[in-house]
Amino acid sequence: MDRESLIKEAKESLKVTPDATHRYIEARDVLLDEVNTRMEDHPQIAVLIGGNPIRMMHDNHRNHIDFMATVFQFNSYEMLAKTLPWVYRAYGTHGFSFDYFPQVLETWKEAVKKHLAPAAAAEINAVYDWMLHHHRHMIELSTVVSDMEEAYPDLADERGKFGACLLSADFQSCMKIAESILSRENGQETLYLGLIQPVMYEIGRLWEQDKISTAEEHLATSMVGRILAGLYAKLPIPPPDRGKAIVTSAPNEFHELGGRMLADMLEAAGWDILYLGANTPAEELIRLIRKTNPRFLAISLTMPFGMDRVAAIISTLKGAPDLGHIKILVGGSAFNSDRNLWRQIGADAWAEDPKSAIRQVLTW
Ligand code: B12
Repeated sequence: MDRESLIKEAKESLKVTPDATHRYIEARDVLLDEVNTRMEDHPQIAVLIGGNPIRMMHDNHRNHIDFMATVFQFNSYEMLAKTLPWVYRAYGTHGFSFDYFPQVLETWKEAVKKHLAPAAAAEINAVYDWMLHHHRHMIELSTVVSDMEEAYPDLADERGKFGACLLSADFQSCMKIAESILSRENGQETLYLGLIQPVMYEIGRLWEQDKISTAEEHLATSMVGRILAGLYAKLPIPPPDRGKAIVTSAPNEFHELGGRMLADMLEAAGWDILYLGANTPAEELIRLIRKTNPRFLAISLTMPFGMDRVAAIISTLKGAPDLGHIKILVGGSAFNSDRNLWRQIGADAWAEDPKSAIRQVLTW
């Protein structure tokens, strides 16, 4: 079965009511405990998780339940069908046996049956049955890694060199490549969207396929952070006469480069930006919004399991008489995998990248 047919089938055939979703979320901790304990006691557990530390399995279970809760809450079966092959690939290349997946999915089903009322359990387990039914397809699709999209094709060589220099910790060469691109016409946009973003996506793919370690991925990211900071200090910033705006990553969201690029590019387009970085707590964000009264708020979300937190921030702002006028823009890869999500959570707009974001905020 190909990817598109799988997505179509998932969208057409799966649905969970808000009541069943609520019960699943309410039982989160008990379900998680039950699945962790049962899987730890599995006689073949060491083989199933490929000798990895048990902590890695626990992380997967925690991410799984938070992700599934997001899928049910926002009825985003497109996101489910797009993400499952990634789960198989990422854990498979890191040593997990493909046999682990049917085992753990059956265990989730049993836990759901034990801890949820029968009607809710039946709805939730229909989705688990669908995943089990497509186990073979997930294995097949997990072997398909999409090629890097060739936007900015003339930068292919520089991307190759920059990526290699990042992984060999050659900061000076990376900086030279970045400076040379920045000095060209439309330099900032080309540097961010033509060099850094695709190279970071490639770094992610290499990690996903176990070709580089987590430490090497961290090294590459922190080098990019240093480069961006070094260049930021030299950027000509125009007078901020368009107004104030806040750019932040969502609570519990540790990916920050996307938001940072957006913040820098908005500044270059004349906005007065408060850039808050990763993992901003919701109450603190609301407090700062009240204090600074921005024209709009931009929230970056990469991991889909943070969607409910973004929805909660939007609902608080829209429901507050003194804050309801503030426009909310969302973006990041969690929104890129299902292009209807932003509407469902009540945002005013979504943009795929900073270029379209700038066009969007100019209409406000
Ligand atoms: C670096 C990195 C990390 C670093 C981040 C550090 C940092 N300082 O940012 C760390 C180590 C913290 C990390 C952690 C994790 N990561 Co990570 N990470 C990455 C990596 C390699 C690069 C991210 C990045 O900088 N991309 C470049 C930026 C520029 O791209 P971007 O974020 O998409 O932003 C662009 C647009 O989306 C848009 N945009 C972004 N935000 C916004 C906001 C608005 C308002 C708008 C309009 C636009 C917009 O504009 C940007 C420019 O065009 C990605 C690979 C990837 N594909 O992105 C994996 C990746 C995102 N991570 C992944 C995973 C699984 C994780 C972890 C769960 C790993 C783990 N087991 O712990 C955790 C989750 C932590 C958490 N709770 O957030 C997966 C996600 C897979 C999935 N299907 O969901 C990826 C895709 C890796 C992979 N290929 O498997 N990660």
